[in-house]
Amino acid sequence: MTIELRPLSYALGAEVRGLDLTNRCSDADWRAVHSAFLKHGVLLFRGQKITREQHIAFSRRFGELDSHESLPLDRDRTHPELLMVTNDAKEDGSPSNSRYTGQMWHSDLSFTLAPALGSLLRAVAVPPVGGDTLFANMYLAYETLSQRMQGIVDDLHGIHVPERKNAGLSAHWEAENRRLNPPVAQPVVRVHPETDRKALYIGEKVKCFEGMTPEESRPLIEFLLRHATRPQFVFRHQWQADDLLLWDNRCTAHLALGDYDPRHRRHLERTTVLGAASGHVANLESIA
Ligand SMILES: O=C(O)CCC(=O)C(=O)O
Repeated sequence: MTIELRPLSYALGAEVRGLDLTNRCSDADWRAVHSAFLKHGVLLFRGQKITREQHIAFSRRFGELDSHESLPLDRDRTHPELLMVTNDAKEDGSPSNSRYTGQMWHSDLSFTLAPALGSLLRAVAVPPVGGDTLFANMYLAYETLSQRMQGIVDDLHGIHVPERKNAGLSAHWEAENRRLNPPVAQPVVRVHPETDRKALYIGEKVKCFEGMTPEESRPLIEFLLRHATRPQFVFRHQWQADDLLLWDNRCTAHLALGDYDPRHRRHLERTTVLGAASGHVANLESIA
């Protein structure tokens, strides 16, 4: 089968047409998908009526999958490779823990020592309008900084915490989340291991730079975030049911907008491809 690519925005993203993921992707198609992944950062496969097992099997073509030990509350009980991003109420009727997942600019698992290589998010049910996701091209974000600013950020580490917006977790789970995920320092600029390009690695989970106080760090964090997420560098995805969206966490950041009526169902399932080891447990004194 010959696949076709259709760019989704100036900055990043392409739709892959001509692939039915209910069948095993041939090696030739997979090589084409992989090279498009490296080139476009985000790939969209529409109309994929795949099972959970097919979702997991296709994801494994990209590498080892995370079993989501860092986010135990959100993973599926029988498939630890699947993370639920859902507003479906829990069995006891209480609200889902993951209904606000992703509502901060971030790159997946940046707060761990094995940040994600890629993520594959499958839309099972989406609201009739809204519930969009934004993606920013972090190569462009780095490359459009002045040389002097590039020199400054090249030398910094950002301290990432496993914080979530409006999570509404119990005190017990908040404490458990902090215990499982102590703050981690990651380079603010990372070299993509497959393209050799430098990308900015910054998001709203960065609380300060290593060796600097939060007050000293905040203006630069805010500037970098504003710069990286300017509209010219962003693609906005409007979901349809049976979309499978794949993104490269090493050169993109994303944000779930939460722009939908919560009375409508929004249920997505994600696999996470493990990336190379990166960062170190942060020196806590630097965020005191
Ligand atoms: O729900 C979304 O649109 C994105 C979810 C997200 O940010 C994630 O899975 O990391």
